[in-house]
Amino acid sequence: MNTALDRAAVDVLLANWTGAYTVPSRALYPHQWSWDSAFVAIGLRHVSARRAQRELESLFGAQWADGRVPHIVFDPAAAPEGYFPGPDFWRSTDHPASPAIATSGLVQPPVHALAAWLTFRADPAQARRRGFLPRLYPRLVAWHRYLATRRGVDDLVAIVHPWESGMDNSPAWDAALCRVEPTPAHGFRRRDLLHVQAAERPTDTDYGRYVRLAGDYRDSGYADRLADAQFVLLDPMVNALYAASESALADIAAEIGADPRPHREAAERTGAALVARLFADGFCHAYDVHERRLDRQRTVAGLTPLVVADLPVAPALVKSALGDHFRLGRTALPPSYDLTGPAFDPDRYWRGPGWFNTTWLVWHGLTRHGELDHAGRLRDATLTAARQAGFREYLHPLTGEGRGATDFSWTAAVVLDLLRTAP
Ligand code: 9WN
Repeated sequence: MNTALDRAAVDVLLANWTGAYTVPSRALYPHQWSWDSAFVAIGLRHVSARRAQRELESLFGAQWADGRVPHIVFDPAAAPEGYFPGPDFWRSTDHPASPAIATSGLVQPPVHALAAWLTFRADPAQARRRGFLPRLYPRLVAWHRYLATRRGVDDLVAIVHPWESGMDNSPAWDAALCRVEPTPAHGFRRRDLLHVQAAERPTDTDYGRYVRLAGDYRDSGYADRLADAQFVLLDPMVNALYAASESALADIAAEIGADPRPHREAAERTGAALVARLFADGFCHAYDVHERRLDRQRTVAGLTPLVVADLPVAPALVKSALGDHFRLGRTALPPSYDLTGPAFDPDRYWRGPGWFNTTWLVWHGLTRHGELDHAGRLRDATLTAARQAGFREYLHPLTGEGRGATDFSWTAAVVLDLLRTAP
Protein backbone atom coordinates (compact mmCIF):
# COMPACT_ATOMS: atom_id res chain seq x y z
CA MET A 1 0.00 0.00 0.00
CA ASN A 2 2.86 2.32 0.81
CA THR A 3 4.37 1.57 -2.59
CA ALA A 4 1.26 2.94 -4.34
CA LEU A 5 1.29 6.06 -2.15
CA ASP A 6 5.00 6.54 -2.78
CA ARG A 7 4.53 6.25 -6.54
CA ALA A 8 1.57 8.63 -6.51
CA ALA A 9 3.57 11.21 -4.52
CA VAL A 10 6.46 11.02 -6.98
CA ASP A 11 4.00 11.46 -9.87
CA VAL A 12 2.66 14.70 -8.36
CA LEU A 13 6.18 16.08 -7.91
CA LEU A 14 7.12 15.17 -11.48
CA ALA A 15 3.90 16.63 -12.90
CA ASN A 16 4.43 19.94 -11.06
CA TRP A 17 8.12 20.25 -12.00
CA THR A 18 8.69 23.06 -14.52
CA GLY A 19 12.29 22.26 -15.49
CA ALA A 20 13.83 24.46 -12.79
CA TYR A 21 11.42 24.31 -9.81
CA THR A 22 8.05 22.93 -8.73
CA VAL A 23 4.82 24.93 -8.78
CA PRO A 24 2.70 24.38 -5.63
CA SER A 25 -0.35 23.64 -7.80
CA ARG A 26 -0.71 23.88 -11.58
CA ALA A 27 -4.07 25.68 -11.39
CA LEU A 28 -4.10 27.75 -8.20
CA TYR A 29 -0.44 28.72 -7.77
CA PRO A 30 1.32 28.65 -11.18
CA HIS A 31 4.63 30.26 -10.04
CA GLN A 32 7.40 29.48 -7.53
CA TRP A 33 6.63 30.02 -3.83
CA SER A 34 9.40 30.37 -1.29
CA TRP A 35 8.58 28.06 1.61
CA ASP A 36 6.78 25.62 -0.70
CA SER A 37 10.07 25.06 -2.53
CA ALA A 38 11.83 24.30 0.75
CA PHE A 39 9.28 21.59 1.64
CA VAL A 40 9.37 20.31 -1.93
CA ALA A 41 13.16 19.94 -1.73
CA ILE A 42 12.77 17.90 1.47
CA GLY A 43 10.65 15.37 -0.47
CA LEU A 44 12.26 15.68 -3.87
CA ARG A 45 15.70 14.78 -2.46
CA HIS A 46 14.50 11.18 -2.29
CA VAL A 47 13.68 11.18 -6.01
CA SER A 48 16.59 13.25 -7.32
CA ALA A 49 19.06 15.01 -5.02
CA ARG A 50 20.13 17.11 -7.99
CA ARG A 51 16.60 18.31 -8.67
CA ALA A 52 16.09 19.16 -5.01
CA GLN A 53 19.27 21.26 -5.12
CA ARG A 54 18.04 22.95 -8.29
CA GLU A 55 14.71 23.74 -6.63
CA LEU A 56 16.48 25.76 -3.92
CA GLU A 57 19.00 27.27 -6.32
CA SER A 58 16.19 28.54 -8.59
CA LEU A 59 14.57 30.28 -5.65
CA PHE A 60 17.82 31.86 -4.46
CA GLY A 61 18.47 32.94 -8.07
CA ALA A 62 15.67 35.48 -7.44
CA GLN A 63 17.12 36.74 -4.14
CA TRP A 64 17.18 40.54 -3.85
CA ALA A 65 20.45 42.44 -3.36
CA ASP A 66 19.30 43.28 0.19
CA GLY A 67 19.18 39.54 0.98
CA ARG A 68 15.41 39.08 0.97
CA VAL A 69 14.08 35.90 -0.61
CA PRO A 70 10.76 36.86 -2.20
CA HIS A 71 7.68 34.84 -1.36
CA ILE A 72 6.73 34.46 -5.04
CA VAL A 73 9.01 34.28 -8.09
CA PHE A 74 6.84 34.80 -11.16
CA ASP A 75 7.13 32.59 -14.22
CA PRO A 76 7.53 35.05 -17.11
CA ALA A 77 5.94 32.51 -19.46
CA ALA A 78 2.76 32.09 -17.37
CA ALA A 79 -0.39 34.07 -18.20
CA PRO A 80 -0.28 37.31 -16.13
CA GLU A 81 -3.97 36.97 -15.19
CA GLY A 82 -3.41 33.47 -13.74
CA TYR A 83 -2.70 34.68 -10.19
CA PHE A 84 -3.55 37.77 -8.19
CA PRO A 85 -1.60 39.78 -7.07
CA GLY A 86 0.75 39.36 -10.03
CA PRO A 87 3.86 41.24 -11.24
CA ASP A 88 1.87 44.39 -12.13
CA PHE A 89 0.84 44.73 -8.52
CA TRP A 90 4.24 44.18 -6.91
CA ARG A 91 6.29 46.20 -9.49
CA SER A 92 9.43 44.62 -8.06
CA THR A 93 11.59 45.41 -11.07
CA ASP A 94 11.20 49.15 -10.33
CA HIS A 95 13.13 48.55 -7.12
CA PRO A 96 16.96 48.92 -7.31
CA ALA A 97 17.59 45.82 -5.14
CA SER A 98 15.37 43.42 -7.08
CA PRO A 99 16.56 40.81 -9.58
CA ALA A 100 15.67 41.03 -13.29
CA ILE A 101 12.87 38.46 -12.89
CA ALA A 102 9.56 39.72 -11.42
CA THR A 103 8.89 38.72 -7.81
CA SER A 104 6.75 39.77 -4.86
CA GLY A 105 8.37 41.93 -2.17
CA LEU A 106 7.23 39.98 0.89
CA VAL A 107 8.95 36.95 2.41
CA GLN A 108 7.88 33.61 3.89
CA PRO A 109 9.06 31.44 6.82
CA PRO A 110 12.79 30.61 6.63
CA VAL A 111 12.75 26.81 6.21
CA HIS A 112 15.43 27.02 3.53
CA ALA A 113 18.67 26.31 5.41
CA LEU A 114 17.05 23.32 7.09
CA ALA A 115 15.89 22.09 3.66
CA ALA A 116 19.34 22.71 2.16
CA TRP A 117 21.02 20.67 4.89
CA LEU A 118 18.55 17.77 4.52
CA THR A 119 18.99 17.94 0.74
CA PHE A 120 22.77 17.78 1.11
CA ARG A 121 22.48 14.76 3.38
CA ALA A 122 20.47 12.84 0.76
CA ASP A 123 23.59 12.49 -1.40
CA PRO A 124 26.66 14.20 0.11
CA ALA A 125 29.11 12.95 -2.53
CA GLN A 126 27.05 14.28 -5.42
CA ALA A 127 26.32 17.57 -3.60
CA ARG A 128 30.05 18.04 -2.93
CA ARG A 129 30.87 17.39 -6.58
CA ARG A 130 28.37 20.07 -7.64
CA GLY A 131 29.57 22.52 -5.00
CA PHE A 132 25.97 22.83 -3.78
CA LEU A 133 26.59 24.07 -0.24
CA PRO A 134 29.57 26.37 -0.93
CA ARG A 135 27.40 28.14 -3.54
CA LEU A 136 24.22 28.34 -1.45
CA TYR A 137 25.76 29.12 1.95
CA PRO A 138 26.54 32.84 1.32
CA ARG A 139 23.02 33.31 -0.04
CA LEU A 140 21.47 31.65 3.00
CA VAL A 141 23.61 33.83 5.26
CA ALA A 142 22.49 36.98 3.39
CA TRP A 143 18.85 35.86 3.72
CA HIS A 144 19.17 35.42 7.48
CA ARG A 145 21.03 38.71 7.75
CA TYR A 146 18.11 40.44 6.02
CA LEU A 147 15.71 38.94 8.57
CA ALA A 148 17.93 39.76 11.56
CA THR A 149 18.70 43.34 10.55
CA ARG A 150 15.65 44.58 8.65
CA ARG A 151 13.05 42.59 10.58
CA GLY A 152 14.82 42.08 13.90
CA VAL A 153 13.01 42.84 17.16
CA ASP A 154 15.17 41.83 20.17
CA ASP A 155 16.61 38.56 18.75
CA LEU A 156 13.30 37.68 17.08
CA VAL A 157 12.11 38.23 13.51
CA ALA A 158 8.95 40.23 12.71
CA ILE A 159 6.53 39.74 9.85
CA VAL A 160 4.79 42.71 8.20
CA HIS A 161 1.98 40.87 6.40
CA PRO A 162 -0.11 37.74 7.13
CA TRP A 163 1.18 36.18 3.88
CA GLU A 164 4.65 36.23 5.44
CA SER A 165 3.55 33.77 8.11
CA GLY A 166 2.48 31.23 5.47
CA MET A 167 -0.77 30.90 7.50
CA ASP A 168 -2.58 33.75 5.78
CA ASN A 169 -5.97 33.95 7.51
CA SER A 170 -4.94 32.47 10.87
CA PRO A 171 -7.16 33.79 13.70
CA ALA A 172 -3.91 34.95 15.35
CA TRP A 173 -3.91 37.89 12.88
CA ASP A 174 -7.55 38.94 13.38
CA ALA A 175 -6.97 41.53 16.09
CA ALA A 176 -4.13 43.25 14.22
CA LEU A 177 -5.99 43.11 10.89
CA CYS A 178 -9.05 44.82 12.42
CA ARG A 179 -7.02 48.03 12.45
CA VAL A 180 -6.38 47.84 8.67
CA GLU A 181 -8.83 49.59 6.32
CA PRO A 182 -9.63 47.01 3.57
CA THR A 183 -9.19 47.97 -0.08
CA PRO A 184 -12.74 47.76 -1.49
CA ALA A 185 -13.47 44.44 -3.24
CA HIS A 186 -14.17 46.23 -6.56
CA GLY A 187 -10.56 47.51 -6.50
CA PHE A 188 -9.05 44.11 -7.45
CA ARG A 189 -10.00 40.76 -9.01
CA ARG A 190 -9.38 37.58 -7.04
CA ARG A 191 -8.38 34.53 -9.12
CA ASP A 192 -8.31 31.94 -6.32
CA LEU A 193 -12.10 31.58 -6.33
CA LEU A 194 -11.97 30.30 -9.92
CA HIS A 195 -10.32 27.17 -8.54
CA VAL A 196 -11.50 26.66 -4.93
CA GLN A 197 -14.86 27.17 -3.20
CA ALA A 198 -15.24 30.49 -1.40
CA ALA A 199 -16.04 28.73 1.93
CA GLU A 200 -12.55 27.16 1.86
CA ARG A 201 -10.64 30.40 1.18
CA PRO A 202 -10.12 33.74 2.99
CA THR A 203 -13.06 36.15 2.81
CA ASP A 204 -13.19 39.27 0.56
CA THR A 205 -12.66 41.45 3.64
CA ASP A 206 -9.49 39.50 4.47
CA TYR A 207 -8.31 39.95 0.89
CA GLY A 208 -9.06 43.68 1.00
CA ARG A 209 -6.81 43.95 4.04
CA TYR A 210 -4.04 41.86 2.45
CA VAL A 211 -4.12 44.09 -0.62
CA ARG A 212 -4.02 47.26 1.50
CA LEU A 213 -1.03 46.10 3.56
CA ALA A 214 0.89 44.78 0.55
CA GLY A 215 0.21 47.96 -1.45
CA ASP A 216 1.36 50.20 1.41
CA TYR A 217 4.54 48.14 1.82
CA ARG A 218 5.23 48.38 -1.93
CA ASP A 219 4.60 52.14 -1.88
CA SER A 220 7.11 52.52 0.97
CA GLY A 221 9.72 51.07 -1.42
CA TYR A 222 9.70 47.80 0.57
CA ALA A 223 11.55 49.84 3.17
CA ASP A 224 10.97 47.84 6.38
CA ARG A 225 10.34 50.86 8.60
CA LEU A 226 8.78 48.77 11.35
CA ALA A 227 7.76 51.80 13.41
CA ASP A 228 5.53 53.00 10.55
CA ALA A 229 4.19 49.62 9.44
CA GLN A 230 0.61 48.78 10.42
CA PHE A 231 1.12 45.06 10.95
CA VAL A 232 4.23 44.01 12.91
CA LEU A 233 3.91 40.61 14.55
CA LEU A 234 6.24 38.02 16.05
CA ASP A 235 5.11 34.59 14.92
CA PRO A 236 6.26 31.46 16.79
CA MET A 237 6.63 29.38 13.63
CA VAL A 238 8.71 31.96 11.72
CA ASN A 239 11.01 32.28 14.71
CA ALA A 240 11.19 28.54 15.37
CA LEU A 241 12.19 28.00 11.75
CA TYR A 242 14.72 30.81 11.94
CA ALA A 243 16.34 29.15 14.97
CA ALA A 244 16.22 25.65 13.42
CA SER A 245 17.67 27.04 10.19
CA GLU A 246 20.48 28.79 12.10
CA SER A 247 21.35 25.38 13.57
CA ALA A 248 21.31 23.94 10.04
CA LEU A 249 23.58 26.82 8.94
CA ALA A 250 26.01 25.78 11.69
CA ASP A 251 26.07 22.25 10.24
CA ILE A 252 26.50 23.64 6.73
CA ALA A 253 29.32 25.95 7.85
CA ALA A 254 31.14 23.06 9.53
CA GLU A 255 30.77 20.95 6.36
CA ILE A 256 32.29 23.60 4.10
CA GLY A 257 35.03 24.76 6.48
CA ALA A 258 33.39 28.02 7.64
CA ASP A 259 32.88 29.01 11.28
CA PRO A 260 29.73 27.39 12.74
CA ARG A 261 29.87 29.32 16.04
CA PRO A 262 27.98 32.49 15.04
CA HIS A 263 25.12 30.32 13.79
CA ARG A 264 25.00 28.20 16.96
CA GLU A 265 24.93 31.39 19.02
CA ALA A 266 22.17 32.91 16.88
CA ALA A 267 20.10 29.71 17.19
CA GLU A 268 20.49 29.80 20.96
CA ARG A 269 19.61 33.49 21.20
CA THR A 270 16.47 33.12 19.08
CA GLY A 271 15.41 29.94 20.89
CA ALA A 272 15.79 31.69 24.26
CA ALA A 273 13.95 34.83 23.09
CA LEU A 274 11.15 32.72 21.68
CA VAL A 275 10.59 31.07 25.05
CA ALA A 276 10.96 34.32 27.00
CA ARG A 277 8.64 36.36 24.77
CA LEU A 278 6.15 33.96 23.19
CA PHE A 279 5.68 31.09 25.65
CA ALA A 280 2.80 31.31 28.15
CA ASP A 281 0.40 28.76 29.67
CA GLY A 282 2.12 25.75 28.09
CA PHE A 283 1.99 27.16 24.58
CA CYS A 284 3.73 29.54 22.16
CA HIS A 285 1.67 32.49 20.91
CA ALA A 286 1.97 35.36 18.43
CA TYR A 287 3.02 38.77 19.81
CA ASP A 288 1.81 42.12 18.47
CA VAL A 289 4.81 44.49 18.58
CA HIS A 290 2.82 47.76 18.41
CA GLU A 291 0.21 46.68 20.95
CA ARG A 292 2.85 44.94 23.11
CA ARG A 293 0.44 42.07 23.56
CA LEU A 294 0.44 38.29 23.24
CA ASP A 295 -2.52 36.88 21.35
CA ARG A 296 -3.63 34.04 23.65
CA GLN A 297 -5.30 32.04 20.89
CA ARG A 298 -3.71 28.71 19.97
CA THR A 299 -2.69 27.85 16.42
CA VAL A 300 -0.52 25.01 15.17
CA ALA A 301 2.28 27.58 14.73
CA GLY A 302 2.57 27.50 18.53
CA LEU A 303 3.52 23.80 18.48
CA THR A 304 6.19 24.12 15.80
CA PRO A 305 8.93 25.46 18.17
CA LEU A 306 9.45 21.73 18.79
CA VAL A 307 11.74 21.94 15.73
CA VAL A 308 14.21 23.94 17.87
CA ALA A 309 16.81 21.58 19.33
CA ASP A 310 16.94 21.26 23.14
CA LEU A 311 13.92 23.52 23.63
CA PRO A 312 13.42 23.65 27.41
CA VAL A 313 9.63 23.97 27.08
CA ALA A 314 9.30 20.98 24.71
CA PRO A 315 7.56 18.74 27.32
CA ALA A 316 4.94 21.45 27.91
CA LEU A 317 4.32 21.78 24.16
CA VAL A 318 3.93 18.02 23.78
CA LYS A 319 1.41 18.04 26.64
CA SER A 320 -0.53 20.87 24.96
CA ALA A 321 -0.47 19.01 21.63
CA LEU A 322 -2.00 15.92 23.26
CA GLY A 323 -4.73 17.90 25.06
CA ASP A 324 -8.23 18.93 23.90
CA HIS A 325 -7.08 21.84 21.74
CA PHE A 326 -5.17 19.74 19.19
CA ARG A 327 -5.82 16.06 20.14
CA LEU A 328 -2.52 14.97 18.61
CA GLY A 329 -2.76 11.53 17.00
CA ARG A 330 -6.56 11.47 17.47
CA THR A 331 -7.53 13.59 14.44
CA ALA A 332 -7.01 13.05 10.70
CA LEU A 333 -4.33 15.77 10.82
CA PRO A 334 -3.48 18.25 13.61
CA PRO A 335 -5.83 21.23 13.10
CA SER A 336 -4.29 24.55 12.12
CA TYR A 337 -6.29 26.22 14.93
CA ASP A 338 -7.54 25.20 18.37
CA LEU A 339 -10.49 22.75 18.05
CA THR A 340 -12.15 24.47 21.02
CA GLY A 341 -11.34 28.05 19.95
CA PRO A 342 -14.06 30.62 19.14
CA ALA A 343 -12.90 31.09 15.53
CA PHE A 344 -12.53 27.37 14.69
CA ASP A 345 -13.78 26.61 11.16
CA PRO A 346 -12.86 23.13 9.87
CA ASP A 347 -13.13 24.13 6.19
CA ARG A 348 -11.64 27.58 5.88
CA TYR A 349 -7.97 27.55 5.00
CA TRP A 350 -5.82 28.33 8.08
CA ARG A 351 -8.71 28.65 10.55
CA GLY A 352 -9.04 24.95 11.37
CA PRO A 353 -8.16 22.56 8.52
CA GLY A 354 -5.19 20.24 8.88
CA TRP A 355 -2.17 20.95 6.66
CA PHE A 356 0.58 18.50 5.76
CA ASN A 357 3.56 20.85 6.00
CA THR A 358 2.81 22.03 9.54
CA THR A 359 2.12 18.39 10.46
CA TRP A 360 5.55 17.49 9.11
CA LEU A 361 7.10 20.23 11.27
CA VAL A 362 5.39 18.87 14.38
CA TRP A 363 6.49 15.32 13.45
CA HIS A 364 10.06 16.53 12.86
CA GLY A 365 10.01 18.36 16.21
CA LEU A 366 8.71 15.32 18.09
CA THR A 367 11.46 13.22 16.51
CA ARG A 368 14.08 15.81 17.47
CA HIS A 369 12.97 15.65 21.08
CA GLY A 370 12.96 11.86 21.22
CA GLU A 371 9.15 11.59 21.36
CA LEU A 372 9.24 8.65 19.00
CA ASP A 373 5.91 7.03 19.95
CA HIS A 374 3.97 10.23 19.37
CA ALA A 375 5.96 10.89 16.19
CA GLY A 376 5.21 7.37 14.91
CA ARG A 377 1.48 7.70 15.57
CA LEU A 378 1.39 11.09 13.87
CA ARG A 379 3.23 9.69 10.86
CA ASP A 380 0.78 6.78 10.56
CA ALA A 381 -2.24 9.09 10.81
CA THR A 382 -0.76 11.43 8.18
CA LEU A 383 -0.13 8.61 5.72
CA THR A 384 -3.66 7.29 6.25
CA ALA A 385 -5.05 10.79 5.63
CA ALA A 386 -3.10 11.09 2.37
CA ARG A 387 -4.17 7.62 1.25
CA GLN A 388 -7.81 8.53 1.82
CA ALA A 389 -7.93 12.12 0.57
CA GLY A 390 -5.09 12.19 -1.97
CA PHE A 391 -2.54 15.01 -2.08
CA ARG A 392 -4.95 17.79 -1.19
CA GLU A 393 -3.81 21.22 -0.05
CA TYR A 394 -5.61 20.83 3.33
CA LEU A 395 -8.20 18.59 5.00
CA HIS A 396 -11.11 18.79 7.37
CA PRO A 397 -9.05 17.97 10.46
CA LEU A 398 -11.61 15.59 12.00
CA THR A 399 -13.15 13.76 9.03
CA GLY A 400 -10.07 13.93 6.79
CA GLU A 401 -12.11 15.09 3.79
CA GLY A 402 -9.99 16.93 1.22
CA ARG A 403 -10.15 20.70 0.80
CA GLY A 404 -8.47 23.29 -1.42
CA ALA A 405 -6.22 22.41 -4.37
CA THR A 406 -5.59 18.86 -5.59
CA ASP A 407 -2.17 17.38 -6.50
CA PHE A 408 -0.54 19.81 -4.13
CA SER A 409 3.26 19.70 -4.21
CA TRP A 410 4.28 20.07 -0.57
CA THR A 411 1.67 17.51 0.46
CA ALA A 412 3.26 14.98 -1.90
CA ALA A 413 6.76 16.02 -0.79
CA VAL A 414 6.30 15.65 2.96
CA VAL A 415 4.34 12.41 2.54
CA LEU A 416 7.24 11.08 0.49
CA ASP A 417 9.68 12.16 3.20
CA LEU A 418 7.62 10.38 5.87
CA LEU A 419 7.55 7.26 3.73
CA ARG A 420 11.25 7.27 2.91
CA THR A 421 12.93 8.49 6.10
CA ALA A 422 10.81 7.27 9.00
CA PRO A 423 11.33 3.71 10.29
C1 9WN B 1 -0.37 33.67 -0.80
C2 9WN B 1 1.43 28.56 -2.07
C3 9WN B 1 0.97 29.45 -0.92
C4 9WN B 1 1.52 28.98 0.44
C5 9WN B 1 0.88 29.71 1.62
C6 9WN B 1 -0.63 29.58 1.49
C7 9WN B 1 -1.09 30.13 0.14
C8 9WN B 1 -0.98 32.30 -1.08
C9 9WN B 1 -2.43 32.45 -1.51
O1 9WN B 1 -0.46 29.44 -0.91
O2 9WN B 1 -0.82 31.52 0.12
O3 9WN B 1 1.02 33.52 -0.62
O4 9WN B 1 -2.66 32.96 -2.61
O5 9WN B 1 -3.34 32.06 -0.75
O6 9WN B 1 -1.27 30.19 2.55
O7 9WN B 1 1.32 29.16 2.83
O8 9WN B 1 2.90 29.19 0.46
O9 9WN B 1 1.14 27.23 -1.78
